[in-house]
Amino acid sequence: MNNNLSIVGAPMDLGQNRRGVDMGPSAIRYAGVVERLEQLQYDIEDLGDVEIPRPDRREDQKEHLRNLKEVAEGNENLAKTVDDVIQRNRFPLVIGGDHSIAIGSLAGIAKHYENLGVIWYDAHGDLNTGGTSPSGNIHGMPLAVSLGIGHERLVNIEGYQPKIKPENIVIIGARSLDDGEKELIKEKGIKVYSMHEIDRLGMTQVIQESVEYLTHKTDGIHLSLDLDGLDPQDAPGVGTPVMGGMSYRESHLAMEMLAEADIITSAEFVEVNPILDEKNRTASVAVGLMGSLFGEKLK
Ligand code: 5AB
Ligand code: MN
Ligand code: MN
Ligand code: MN
Repeated sequence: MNNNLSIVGAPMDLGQNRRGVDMGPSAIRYAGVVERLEQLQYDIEDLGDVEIPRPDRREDQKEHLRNLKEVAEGNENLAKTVDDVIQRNRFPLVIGGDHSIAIGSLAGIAKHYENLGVIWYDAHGDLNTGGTSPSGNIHGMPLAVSLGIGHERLVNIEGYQPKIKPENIVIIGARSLDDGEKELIKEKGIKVYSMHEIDRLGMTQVIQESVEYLTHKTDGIHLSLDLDGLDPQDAPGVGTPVMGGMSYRESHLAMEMLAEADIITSAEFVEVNPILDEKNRTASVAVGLMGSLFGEKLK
């Protein structure tokens, strides 16, 4: 693992319609992310937050893409910051913010790899487009956008597309997929471990298989962890909770196994909403998971 970590906050809440998730980066910092990772002897730099435009409430919400212009601009800023972090040979750790920020993270990261792998730890597939989305919320679209599927303003950020290939993706924890997302998964042959497979195989085998599936064909792996992948009992402070999720312990096991495999080259932790949380528990869970991902058990 790269010993130099750069924390980038992305206080984005325009990819969905519940206020408060823009305070996620503050909540995660308050939960002690810098101190936690410094204990593991990393060289940490906290770059603060990238600029996210204010919403233009007068604009019509065209094509079922709420706040399209502002989400695109915020992600352009994030992509540039993340790109610069990698150019300086540091590991980007992005803290959100709603999941639409994966569009910018991946735009800044993927250009540095021939075959970037992605582990999408989430209750949802985030594979909608303006056409298939039931909500018009862009936080339900970032994985599709990164595959080059979606509005041209989003898919072309940083001037190239697609950012990733379908065969380099593993979705873990899915339990709420829309019809259009299911179709896309089938059509593209995207690997999905739903809760059914996690229950049947156990998290150990799911991570072993995922690591095996991705490592031989990728030259870097981005972890995109949506806190709603966890069960709402363990991570209540999220905007789109879905019952029957991965437990706190399963999630730690997953992070520890990824740390052991030493394959993750960038990461983001998203969807922490302190307004919906109970005493900053979800932010604390996020920081705990980062501790495991960055090798707490190995040191
Ligand atoms: B999240 C839903 N599929 O598109 C949609 O939290 C939910 O980033 C999206 O995973 C949830 O609106 C997006 C119904
Ligand atoms: Mn989700
Ligand atoms: Mn998500
Ligand atoms: Mn969510």
